[in-house]
Amino acid sequence: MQWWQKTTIYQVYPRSFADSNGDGIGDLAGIIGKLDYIRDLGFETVWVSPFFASPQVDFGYDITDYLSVAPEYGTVEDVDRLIDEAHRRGLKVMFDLVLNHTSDQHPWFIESRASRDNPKSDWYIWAGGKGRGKPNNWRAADLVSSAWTYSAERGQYYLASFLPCQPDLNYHNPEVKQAMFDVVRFWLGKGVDGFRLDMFGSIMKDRELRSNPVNWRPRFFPGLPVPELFVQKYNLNTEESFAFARELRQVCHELGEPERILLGEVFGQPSVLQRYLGESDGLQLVFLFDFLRYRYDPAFFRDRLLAYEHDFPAPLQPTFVLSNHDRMRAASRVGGDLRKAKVLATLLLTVRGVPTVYMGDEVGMTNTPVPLAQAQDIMAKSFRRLPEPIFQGLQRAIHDTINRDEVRTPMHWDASANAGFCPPEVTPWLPVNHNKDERSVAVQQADPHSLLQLYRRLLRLRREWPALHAGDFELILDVPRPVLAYRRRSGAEVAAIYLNFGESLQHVRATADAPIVIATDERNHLHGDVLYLHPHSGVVLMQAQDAIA
Ligand code: TEU
Ligand code: CA
Repeated sequence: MQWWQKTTIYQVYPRSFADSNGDGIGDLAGIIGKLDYIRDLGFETVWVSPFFASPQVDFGYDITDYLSVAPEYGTVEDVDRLIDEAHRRGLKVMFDLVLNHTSDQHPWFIESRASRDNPKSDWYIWAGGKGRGKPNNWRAADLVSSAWTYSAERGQYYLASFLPCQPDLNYHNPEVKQAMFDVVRFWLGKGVDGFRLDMFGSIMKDRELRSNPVNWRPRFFPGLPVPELFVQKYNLNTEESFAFARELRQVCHELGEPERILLGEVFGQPSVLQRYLGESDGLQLVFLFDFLRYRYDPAFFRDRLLAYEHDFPAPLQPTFVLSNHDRMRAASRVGGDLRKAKVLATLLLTVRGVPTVYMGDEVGMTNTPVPLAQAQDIMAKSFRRLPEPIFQGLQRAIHDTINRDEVRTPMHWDASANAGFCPPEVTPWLPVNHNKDERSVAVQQADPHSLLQLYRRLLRLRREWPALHAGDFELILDVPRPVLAYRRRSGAEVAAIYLNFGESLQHVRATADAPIVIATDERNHLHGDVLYLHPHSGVVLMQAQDAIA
């Protein structure tokens, strides 16, 4: 089994994790200072969101130099130290690679935009011209505005699949592919263990820039308040993008073992996203964001888990995510209810596949209200003309987050003034949530029944039990409707997980000699072969193999 098939991934958003020099902005030295925490909590891989040179219009997802570090985060030497210090602790490190686009302030784009015949003129996707209208009907990140922006300097439109400040690179140009593969080689050469690939599903577009067909069954795209008006046939999840995944995997193999991994941020149906894995010669992992848009209902999870077993059969691994730096906090999706957060944590860390956890979810951090008028997030700014109540209504309607500042506020280390993120006398770049007292690392370290301690116990169990990190998956169906239950087997070892999503006590028939090794509610108990499951709680049982009928 490869290391990445059984790893657990902790996402760090560097701007909000730990500020080591008191400027109110998180930094690389701050992350290094918290590696012991991440290792002791039990995670095995750290994914760090971008820290490269950037004007910070999209807080690092708009890059002006892939080989240098934004000064507010530190230096390339700090990156070397981060990798070395992580490896010394047995941690793997993944960087966040934004291949699809650069900042519009990148020297490459400034040159490309200057004329139609300079050496970089074909490094981006230019088309059409003044008076001839947009080249096609492709939409940008908000699915409403056009993906094309007119440049008077060049007299043409350029493509920006996300936002105008992030022009898409043209990977049909071999020079672009070479330049970006050299960026990959540079960081691999420094020892990084892999990359999370930003907006990877947009990487290769139709050469002829054909318009997309109308979507006669509009559906909502994750995290956005409008339905997809067009089927993204020519600019999302194309055959050439699946092929690009295989080329990129080859680049990662140039350095041999240990394997360096690629985790794609991709959107679409799991059966389509599975195409990025190829014949195990493509990406190793792809996010499955439909899991993140869950209904707190066992039927939803039964359906998704069966779909993933079908589309990602072993040795393929589904990748699980409940929140990240773009989307509503996991605890906020369940109204801040820590009981429910414990049920979801138990699910996330005992299913078959690779779990990713966004920093702060382990202490139940929730969305922090940030007034739209003060939003720094460029996505939120595009909604600024809306009155606050309308905007909040929009976020509630989609049950997700549009103003991403709300999920990027400083990590809660302790109950001090700025939650231990930065010195008390400093103003952090975003406000600290008022619930930092009870939802912080220091407070929950001291409470054996806290969400944090549950994460620690689950991560340890997962690491120690082959059934949990290498076992198969099988639903247990003869349970009451509010209960989700499944088995994980590896060799003679069997783990059984029972999760009660309901408001009432459930009695479940389990195998008698299966001790409870983890309970999210200490009142849960076995009486004979009947398992008593309290509302919004779960258990992990170790079942002896021969006890299974
Ligand atoms: O986000 C891409 C993506 O998920 C968006 O299309 C998403 O739907 C939007 O953020 C609303 O939630 C990646 C990064 O995760 C994000 O932080 C960047 O802003 C974006 O790409 C552009 O690089
Ligand atoms: Ca700092």
